[in-house]
Amino acid sequence: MGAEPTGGPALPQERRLVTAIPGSRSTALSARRATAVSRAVSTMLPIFIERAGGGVLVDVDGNSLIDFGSGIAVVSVGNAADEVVAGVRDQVGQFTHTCFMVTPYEGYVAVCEELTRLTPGDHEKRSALFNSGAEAVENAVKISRSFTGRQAVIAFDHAYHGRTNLTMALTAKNMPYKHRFGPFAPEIYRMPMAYPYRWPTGPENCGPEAAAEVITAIDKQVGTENVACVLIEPIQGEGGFVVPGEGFLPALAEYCRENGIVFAADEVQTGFARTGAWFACEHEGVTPDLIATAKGIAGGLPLAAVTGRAEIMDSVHVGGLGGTYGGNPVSCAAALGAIRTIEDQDLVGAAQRIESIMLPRLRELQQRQAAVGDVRGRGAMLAVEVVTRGSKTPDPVMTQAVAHACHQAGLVVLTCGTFGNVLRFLPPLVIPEHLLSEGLDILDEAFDTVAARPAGDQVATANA
Ligand code: PLZ
Repeated sequence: MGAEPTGGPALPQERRLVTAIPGSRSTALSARRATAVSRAVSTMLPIFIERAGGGVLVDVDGNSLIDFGSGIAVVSVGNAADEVVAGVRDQVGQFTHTCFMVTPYEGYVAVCEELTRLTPGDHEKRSALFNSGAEAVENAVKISRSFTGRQAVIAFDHAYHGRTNLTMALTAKNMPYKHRFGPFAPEIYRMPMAYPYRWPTGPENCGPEAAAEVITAIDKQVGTENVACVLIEPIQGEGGFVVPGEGFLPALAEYCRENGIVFAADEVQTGFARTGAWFACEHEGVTPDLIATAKGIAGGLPLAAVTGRAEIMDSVHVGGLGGTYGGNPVSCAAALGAIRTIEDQDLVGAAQRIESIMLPRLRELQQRQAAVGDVRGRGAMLAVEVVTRGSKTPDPVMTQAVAHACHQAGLVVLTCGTFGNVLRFLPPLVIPEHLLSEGLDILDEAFDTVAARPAGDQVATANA
């Protein structure tokens, strides 16, 4: 190892811009990339990263940016977290792969034991491990169908569940996820989402009204007795960080319980302390029958899981679930390190503290900026919905312009939403408080700058 500082938590926790964003080295790498990488794989911010840790990303030009993205809610424990790195180093020197279906190893079992311990409910559970969130969701559907002997799957408006054929069908948004990629898997039925900000009779009525509407629609259009599972993100991710109206999730879970339907929670984005609880279902006291996890589970290494009631998980025939790499030993070692980090550093509490710092600042922003229509989220999964002043009309152009201004100032923020008009904030849970405040200052300034521009200029910047 050279004398160069490595990444991880020891990196200086500072914003430092030494070139324009992107700098010349990133620009050169982008040119190389264009000749080798399919343009279909898009990038939010074309700076190439050299190291990362705590709350910063350091690029190849030496710029240190504040990270409000965590690689889409993955590095909740921080990039290159000590326990993750130690576990991976140790495991990679022992063995890198056997395939659990050929000859098993302890790490896989240990991760499944942790999932039993940490996920909601104290019933008997089993887990199976996979590589990606989409794969976990897809397996949750397979398991639900096998267990119930039924085929219909209920998904929701604004849902995002992945990019494989089955999960594309489950995902609500056409562009960019589904466009020209059909035909899609059958027996998927989409229902209205309890979206408080856009609920016609107001946010306070949203949960119960939406639940009643959905349950009637399922019964009349699909037939309750045909439904294998109701699949839902307890807080929607890519679809716009929609926190369902209070009571919606419990009502759906109750309906499932009464009718032999599997209630499957997609906690791929919300899981592992992100929302200020180990799992977002806990905020409403809901215990899912199956829970799909990924992202935050393994500190950046690819790992995913389905965890659920033993009788459901074990109903599948022997050999029915698996895959070459599912539960790879290096990923399992990373997961055990990440879980230990969440517990030792009380990152559930850290996510709650992040909410208590960020939410008031975002609400102040909403007071000042007519374009901020809604502020929502839980823990370190927060967002603002951007609309045309005095209306609820989505303003994706302004959203992009604000994101772009943040990037230029050294703050990595992401956008999302069916209408592309949501700025979302997913800082690593280990981010120091001063970076959190500085990031929020940058966001404030970005809104000021963009709001002061004539509308035509916003378009130019957003497309630049
Ligand atoms: N379910 C709730 O958030 C992944 C997608 C990024 P994979 N979200 C990021 C993109 O544009 O591809 C996600 C999610 C929820 C499932 C998934 C899918 O997880 O690990 O990307 O397959």
